[in-house]
Amino acid sequence: MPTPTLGDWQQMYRAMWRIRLFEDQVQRFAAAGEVPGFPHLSTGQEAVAVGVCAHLSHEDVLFTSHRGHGHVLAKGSDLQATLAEILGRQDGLCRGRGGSMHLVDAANGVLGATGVVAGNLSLAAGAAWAAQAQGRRNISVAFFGDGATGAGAFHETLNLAALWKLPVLFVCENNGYAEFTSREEHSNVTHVSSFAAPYAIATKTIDGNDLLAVYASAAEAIDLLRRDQGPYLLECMTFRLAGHYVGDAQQYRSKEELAAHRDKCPIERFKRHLIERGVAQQELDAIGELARLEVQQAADRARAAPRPDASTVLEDVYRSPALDGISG
Ligand SMILES: Cc1ncc(C[n+]2csc(CCOP(=O)(O)OP(=O)(O)O)c2C)c(N)n1
Ligand SMILES: [Mg+2]
Repeated sequence: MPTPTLGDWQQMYRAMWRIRLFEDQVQRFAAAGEVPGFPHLSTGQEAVAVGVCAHLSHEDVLFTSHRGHGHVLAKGSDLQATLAEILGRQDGLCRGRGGSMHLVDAANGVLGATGVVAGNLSLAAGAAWAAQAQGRRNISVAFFGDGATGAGAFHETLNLAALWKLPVLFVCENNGYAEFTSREEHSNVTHVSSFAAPYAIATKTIDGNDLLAVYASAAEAIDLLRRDQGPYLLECMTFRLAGHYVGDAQQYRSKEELAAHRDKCPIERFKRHLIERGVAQQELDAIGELARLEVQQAADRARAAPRPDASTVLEDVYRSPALDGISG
């Protein structure tokens, strides 16, 4: 893996801002009643998405959870089409049929978000198994939360992935909460990486708010996968600065806790690093401004796009041409 140039790091800084500002925009749209369902924002968790996805090629496939906007953008899906999908518009990634929790962009290797906690894990292993069986070199990445580790599917998937040496990278964003319940309240297992040893899976727990650490650890893990030494479980300790979903009053955590974590913002932290490396403040401001304009333009266009025509509702439900008649 070549060492990133300063320019590469600046691109990653921009990618984190794009996600942060995208989520702020979704928050505003949701507050205005323009988003069907409940969007779950990844604000504060941007370094995980960017640090992992920086290593993925177009052919590598990605599976994410209910909190997946950042992963999809970091993988390279179009900003406007992603936002249009969240708004339920015709030119969204899934023609407005999926929405925030069901983003799919197969052409970009995004094989899906899911509202079913842990539901993406076995699918990611399946895609890795298909790649292995067909002799393709691509890997499969699954992003999931700490809460998903309580599900049987997590353990079933780890077991088979290890047994069959599948090229799948399990990336846990351990943000310390599952909905409104802290990790201490729902599990005696503090670190998700503890689950790897019984299955003989390589693992590491890292500071998920440190882009440099995520980038370096993801590089190590993915290198193993590409050399058929997979799977790998990467636990990224992070924190969601937003509520569980837009509208969550967050009465289960204190203002002090939130303030302490705001100080650990991954974007501010990486900004300090770039300044130490000699990048001028104005240059960084310009990168942030560019991201702001990009998101603003995508938001204006996505909002102006038409909703799908009701008569097309049954299109794309069935794959079989024999059933085309049903969708008329
Ligand atoms: C199978 C299943 N059980 C329960 C839920 C309800 N639910 C939605 S999000 C969530 C918590 C998930 O926590 P975690 O995996 O840590 O992800 P985070 O929201 O922290 O990113 C739960 C229990 C669900 N969507 N699916
Ligand atoms: Mg969580």
